Amino acid sequence: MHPLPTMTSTQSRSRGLRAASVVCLALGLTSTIPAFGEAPEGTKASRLPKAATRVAYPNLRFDRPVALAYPAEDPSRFFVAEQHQAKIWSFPSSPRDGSEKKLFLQLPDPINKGNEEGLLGLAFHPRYKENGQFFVYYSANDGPERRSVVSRFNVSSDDPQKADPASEKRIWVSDVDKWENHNGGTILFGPDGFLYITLGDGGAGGDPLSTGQNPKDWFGSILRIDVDHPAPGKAYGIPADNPAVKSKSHAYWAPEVFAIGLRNVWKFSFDRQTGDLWAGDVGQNLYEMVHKIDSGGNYGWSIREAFHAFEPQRRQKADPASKIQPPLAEYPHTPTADRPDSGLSITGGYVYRGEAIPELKGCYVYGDYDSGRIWGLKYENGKVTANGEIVDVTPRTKLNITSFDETPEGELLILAFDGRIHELVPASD
Ligand SMILES: [Ca+2]
Ligand SMILES: [Ca+2]
Repeated sequence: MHPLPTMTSTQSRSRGLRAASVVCLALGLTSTIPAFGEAPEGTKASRLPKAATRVAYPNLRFDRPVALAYPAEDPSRFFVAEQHQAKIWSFPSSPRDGSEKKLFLQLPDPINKGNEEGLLGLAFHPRYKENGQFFVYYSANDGPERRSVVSRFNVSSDDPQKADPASEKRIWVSDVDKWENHNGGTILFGPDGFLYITLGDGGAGGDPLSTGQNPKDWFGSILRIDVDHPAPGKAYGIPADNPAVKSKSHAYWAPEVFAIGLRNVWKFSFDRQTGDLWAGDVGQNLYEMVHKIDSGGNYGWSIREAFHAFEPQRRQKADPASKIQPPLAEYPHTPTADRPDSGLSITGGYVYRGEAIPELKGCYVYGDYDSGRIWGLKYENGKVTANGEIVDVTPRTKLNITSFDETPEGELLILAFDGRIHELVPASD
């Protein structure tokens, strides 16, 4: 499905740590690649509580739901985006046993419907109540050239439960994207009021265009734009503290680029308490990874895959603006005795700030689309102090997790390809 890694011939290549380090030295990369460090053990979860999943809205079903959002000022209705139907539905957020849902928007333009394509992102303007604006990210089907689009729509002037399909304004359009995979797709407003966009490295496998370390193109990045103060002749502005604007060392970066070295961040989120940006980055053939993303940061793709060398010999050099930051955590595709908790495609989640599972407060919760496993990661004083599975997933309860979403109370909802909205609850429930 969506961010499923592309299996290529790289699968069979040796990635021994020692061999990779030698290659780095040979290329003179040591100044920009710090020591690899140790990947934290992933299964020690003694300080983490056990949780479970259950269906949150038993009478609602959706077709390939991939994003849930709602206006911050009015969470009385939630909105769910269907990937290939290109529809956004709204429904009352409570009570949970309702069956009413209303079609808010059918995207007016045709979309591409590859496995990782479609209507992928939805974000309401922080002042939606005032301006009626919301934003979508989708894979446009405009002709032979493939592109991703962020469009602004307005709510209908005479029906608050319907969008106005004629109001579409494309505010950001990607460069030509040769491949149908690795399109990222999440858009979110940060606590700073700017719109963040993740678009993946373009696709195929192994970063054939070397977009990951190229900060002048948008691919392989998270972007940050100002939709409220467009520059002359443009549909958006560049925040004054974006890396290329504020930092001399990043002056050659594309102005929109916030962070680089990311392969395919399918989901990212902001910690509602700290404002930190957390991302799940889908790896190539061996590892999935969790990053905490800083402005101007470089997360290593495609020199590295998680804590490991990927293709250092193919790259001329790492982007010199900032040192490569390793992930906070990784997990393998292939289970081992030490790491049975594997998966194939990470779905980044949220730092839990709810009340239902008190021991989980402050932990970053993330999952895997393929294995359905769900982990919690505790990050304290700059260190990962716990990281492990928090749900005992069985074949009966396994979900193909496409998205974690946060309720106004900070509880976590989970979208899955069984078409349902689930929730994270204490294991004893
Ligand atoms: Ca692509
Ligand atoms: Ca790039």
